Amino acid sequence: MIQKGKKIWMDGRLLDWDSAQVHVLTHTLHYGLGVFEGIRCYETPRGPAVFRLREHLERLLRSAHIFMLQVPYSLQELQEAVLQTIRANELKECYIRPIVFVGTGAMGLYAVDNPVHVAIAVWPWGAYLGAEGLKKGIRVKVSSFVRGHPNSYMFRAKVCGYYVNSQLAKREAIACGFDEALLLDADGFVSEGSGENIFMVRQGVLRSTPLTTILEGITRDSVITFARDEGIPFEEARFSRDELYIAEEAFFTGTAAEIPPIRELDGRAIGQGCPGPITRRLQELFFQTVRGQNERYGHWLTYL
Ligand code: PY5
Repeated sequence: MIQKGKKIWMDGRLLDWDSAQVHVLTHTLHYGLGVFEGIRCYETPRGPAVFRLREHLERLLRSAHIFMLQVPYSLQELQEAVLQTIRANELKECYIRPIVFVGTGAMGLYAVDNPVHVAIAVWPWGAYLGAEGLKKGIRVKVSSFVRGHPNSYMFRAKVCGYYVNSQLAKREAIACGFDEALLLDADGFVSEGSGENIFMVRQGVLRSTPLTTILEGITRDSVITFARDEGIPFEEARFSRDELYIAEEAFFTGTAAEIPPIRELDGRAIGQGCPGPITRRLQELFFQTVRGQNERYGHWLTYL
């Protein structure tokens, strides 16, 4: 359960937490066409700062564009709304959830005249896959559920309905005693976690999946930037599950999950079965950056 906050921003106004409600015939609730973001605000020596706010909101607007949803707010207005919502909730650290959804009106699938709503909620959210998992690594299972075909799902967009597939995978992984699921694509190559991108290290080379059936993750982009700046060789290439079984290191990236090392996949230890040196270095750079302790990436922070 998340901790209840004070205010939620909805369609241009800050409402009391309990008043931020929608009608049961809200179109998105029935058919899943809505787009959203997950952003984090961290405490820094100069006060709370939002990590890569602009990039997240740009992706939100791109998601809406792909699905032809007319968002009635500009990037600047959304940026201001996020900051206003965090201030109103008086939180130093939080997760930020903007959502664009289709309201009431037509109940058929062609609902282009229904109003498009925007809401922004924030809440304190610790390590999504557990503090222990972030430190020592998590246990992952290749899912029996497959990521959709790019002609069925457009993965440049972060769409509510896609997370039905993710939840099937997540529930299966947990029912089998694992922490997280890894989905393969329709060709059998590694795609991504239920809510995370994946990286592996093989023969000293850091590798991530191409952007074919995955969300274009902002944490993923940050990690690639760190790797380039650190001189860690990086390539984008598809790989199969057995390459992960024999990888030296592997980890997930995501806003909610941050950078959890993967210590086991399908019962096989990855590397030494504990976080490897490249994973630990990238984690360190990430946490220094989001906590305002690395000037080099200071431009990624928006202070309240
Ligand atoms: N892939 C999927 C399917 C995701 O849902 C996410 C983010 C990512 C990758 C990583 O993207 P980014 O690094 O830009 O966050 N998932 C959301 C998050 O806020 C929702 C998780 C429940 O992390």
